[in-house]
Amino acid sequence: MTSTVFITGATSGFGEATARRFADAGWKLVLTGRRKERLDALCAELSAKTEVHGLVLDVRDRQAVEAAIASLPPTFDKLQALVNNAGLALGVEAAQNCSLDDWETMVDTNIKGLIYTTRLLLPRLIAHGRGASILNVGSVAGNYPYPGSNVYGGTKAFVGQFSLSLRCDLRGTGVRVSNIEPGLCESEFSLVRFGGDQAKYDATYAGAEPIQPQDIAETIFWILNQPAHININSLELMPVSQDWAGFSIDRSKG
Ligand code: NDP
Ligand code: 8X3
Repeated sequence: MTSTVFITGATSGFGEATARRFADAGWKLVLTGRRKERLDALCAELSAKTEVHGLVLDVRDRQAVEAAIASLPPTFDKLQALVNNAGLALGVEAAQNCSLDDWETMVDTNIKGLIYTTRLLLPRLIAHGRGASILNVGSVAGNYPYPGSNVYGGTKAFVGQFSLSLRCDLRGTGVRVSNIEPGLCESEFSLVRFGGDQAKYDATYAGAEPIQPQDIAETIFWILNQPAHININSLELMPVSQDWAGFSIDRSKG
């Protein structure tokens, strides 16, 4: 039986690259995103390789997610893997200067959207049993603070802890749970974060040889194709150019 993977946020970046990687390997795909034109174009392209079903939806909209999943054609009933990838960061301002609307959007997308798809698809993953997987896309920002990571980092810390807790609850079902925690990767992520500012986007990646979406897709493909008795709990990756700054100290009292 052909395996099926459900990927949220497939209209760009990691999600799109991951869809291509799994299509190349012949997996059936359920792909989601808000931008219909992009989703339609990707589904049309990949349908030359495999069966693809697109769901135009906003993961923040619980009813829309429920309706979309309920509408899946029977041929996509059996699910082997869920890639919870849809997410975003908005801004790098200090907390005291941040927009509460931006904070809410990050919580609604990165936390609430992720728990909606997880909870709604769990019965299908459990029905698959041994060899099924949930792959959550966390971030190094969930492990280490940096100025301006505030709520974004908090949402990704949630993803890490939720992933670990899920593993406990899924004991005996055969369903695996993994959290990948990438560092600097080149994608529209930074255009979104900087409100479309191309100069800030360029400065983010200049000279850094960042990770590319295809690298992340390979990592996800590797994790989801491990033997069924192995669970990759978490996998943190950075470009070689990135490491940790020292502790910072306010010296204004001197
Ligand atoms: P992109 O901006 O390229 O892709 C984000 C994807 O998420 C898009 O397909 C977008 O689709 C989708 N998305 C965003 N909001 C929603 C929503 N409300 N409903 C449905 N889909 C949504 O960024 P990346 O590929 O880089 O990011 C993917 C994930 O990786 C995110 O969770 C991000 O936090 C994480 N990450 C990124 C890193 C990086 O440096 N790039 C590093 C570590 C983690 P659409 O707009 O069409 O809805
Ligand atoms: C994205 C990576 O370092 O910009 O999650 O927070 S970082």
